[in-house]
Amino acid sequence: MEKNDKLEEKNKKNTNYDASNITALEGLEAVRLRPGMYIGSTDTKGLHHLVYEVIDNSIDEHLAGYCDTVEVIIHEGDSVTVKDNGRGIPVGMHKKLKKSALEVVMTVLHAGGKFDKDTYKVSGGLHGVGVSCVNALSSYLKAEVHRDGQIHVQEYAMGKPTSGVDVKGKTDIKGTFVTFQPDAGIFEELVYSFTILANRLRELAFLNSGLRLILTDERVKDEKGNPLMEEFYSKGGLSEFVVFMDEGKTPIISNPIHVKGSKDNVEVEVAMQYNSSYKENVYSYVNNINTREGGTHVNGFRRAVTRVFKQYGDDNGLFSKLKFKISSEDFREGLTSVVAVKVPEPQFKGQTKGELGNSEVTAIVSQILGEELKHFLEENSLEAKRVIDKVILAATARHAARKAREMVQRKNVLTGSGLPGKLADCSSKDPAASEIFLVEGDSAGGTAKQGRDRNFQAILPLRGKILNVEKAMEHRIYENEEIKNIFTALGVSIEEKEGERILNTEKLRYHKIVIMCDADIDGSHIVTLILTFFYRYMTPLIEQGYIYIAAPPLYRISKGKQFRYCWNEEEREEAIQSYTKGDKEATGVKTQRYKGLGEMNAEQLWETTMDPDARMLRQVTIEDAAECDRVFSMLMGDEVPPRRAFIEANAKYARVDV
Ligand code: 0RA
Repeated sequence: MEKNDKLEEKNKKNTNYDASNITALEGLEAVRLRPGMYIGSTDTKGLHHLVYEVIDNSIDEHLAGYCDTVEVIIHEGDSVTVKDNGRGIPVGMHKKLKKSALEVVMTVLHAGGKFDKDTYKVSGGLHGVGVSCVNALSSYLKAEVHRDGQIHVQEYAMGKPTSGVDVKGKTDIKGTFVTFQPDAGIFEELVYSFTILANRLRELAFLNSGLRLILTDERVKDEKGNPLMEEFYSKGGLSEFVVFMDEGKTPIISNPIHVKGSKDNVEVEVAMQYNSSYKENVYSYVNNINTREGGTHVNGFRRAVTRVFKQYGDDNGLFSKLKFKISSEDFREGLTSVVAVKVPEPQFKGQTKGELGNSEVTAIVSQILGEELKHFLEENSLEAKRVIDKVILAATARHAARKAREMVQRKNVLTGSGLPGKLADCSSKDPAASEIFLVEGDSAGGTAKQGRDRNFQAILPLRGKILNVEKAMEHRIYENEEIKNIFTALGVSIEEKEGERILNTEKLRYHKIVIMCDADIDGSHIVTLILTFFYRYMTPLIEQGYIYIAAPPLYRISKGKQFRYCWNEEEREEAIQSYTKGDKEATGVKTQRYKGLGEMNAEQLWETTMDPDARMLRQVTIEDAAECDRVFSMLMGDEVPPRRAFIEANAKYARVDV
């Protein structure tokens, strides 16, 4: 019996060994069969993920102290090379698999990590699947390793080697160069975006201070034939990240508070700065991955901020004059922060796996940040006082805002339907089928009322420029007539739950909210103002895709009874051409330049801008909320120079892209 058991155990081990081998070998086939399981998707996101996956290995080399430069090159035809100056992937024989280690790293699933266990792989992409997955999903891949004075090269197709590991010459540098061509049979989207890669490399530069990241796009050349190139490097790391995020805002303390520490294998780094705005912005990362939904690290951060500042205020009698309770939210108004942790085995939760779940992390972050913050306050009493003053202001404003909000919402109940007098509502009561146009100016509003299809289109004229919400205090927002009208017309309200403000959209009356302004600089400024308002106070409506911008035409080109509307110069020239075919001169061709909505009559406004069958609407998305926020603050904030630079740089565009 005992003997049999042992034998069985041995057999089991054997079969297990074989089986695990087979799974490993079949692994890359599995990756090709179900790419989504390994890299999330095969759309543009997945395509870019391939690059991140390769870079992650280079960043691990940086973290281990062996690499200070990573280059990413987009080639013509959208193949990509990632070069680093790390140690180079080992090329010696892998004892068990009897193959070059390079081949193992490139062809065996999950073998991409380091062989030595002292350095855990921390940077791994969300999926952390390793470079072998990139190989599996590439029609062609070449790995070039500069190591021990020699250049070692191996090539692959769809993850399978098409050559040995060959020595191709001598070298006096060290590093790994990986070139890959994403498989057109796998990816729906094959074109790389410079902007997407640049944004990620910029973020990685801030998150890994001292690492130089260079992005080159050979598809785009200047007059001299030089490719487009951008370099990202940050000495100050997260401090500089916070300053970058807050460009255009007025800081409250002279430098961001920057804290680093580690405990139980968890590394914590936080940078934070208070600015004179009223919004909290937390950017959080785990192992270099953005955690959009926050998680235990962010909870730990908030806990420390509330605890330490509250204690400091209490100990110094700074809250003694306040007549109402201070809420944890008040400590975070105008606070921009980056919370980055490195966790050996991160657990991701939430709908998009964008939330850190490891419960031990909360206490670790809270403790490390708490101690450092305490020191900071003790040593910088002037700065501390300024922050506490802001906290008191926040609490006071919150108190006033609640009163103002309650007034607005109570008034709605008292006036029956509660709808604003200026609203020309539609007959449909089905939100999914209803649209509302927010129209700049009473006169354009009047034209829109005549031109609309009243069955499903409502019109709300807005007078002049609505309040500049970036600068205004929250309670002033609810006192603003135009903004009150927007709230009541849309049927949404702001509620307070456990100190957090939540937009209640249950009674939203329209699923298309269209901002319609003049197609000139003033109009685009008003679009920006209204969008700032939506971004700051009705974010869920943007996230749910309910906000649109109307695109009125710029020209009407006519000849006799024929006419065409044009939305840009190209179309205008085309139209003029089509009416002057054969003629030498453009006789009888009339160009009407629309400077504002007011120059169109009701019929023209309908057929160009409002008719669902003919119009163009631009849906407003929050592709990158951080960038969006930066642009808004720059345009609206206190600091003039960056705003002027931005406006000048974008002056050629009639409208502001969001
Ligand atoms: C395995 C072990 C070692 C380094 C690497 C992999 C490595 C992988 C990649 C992928 C891209 N760049 C890379 N650089 C290094 C450690 C090597 C040693 O101990 O010398």
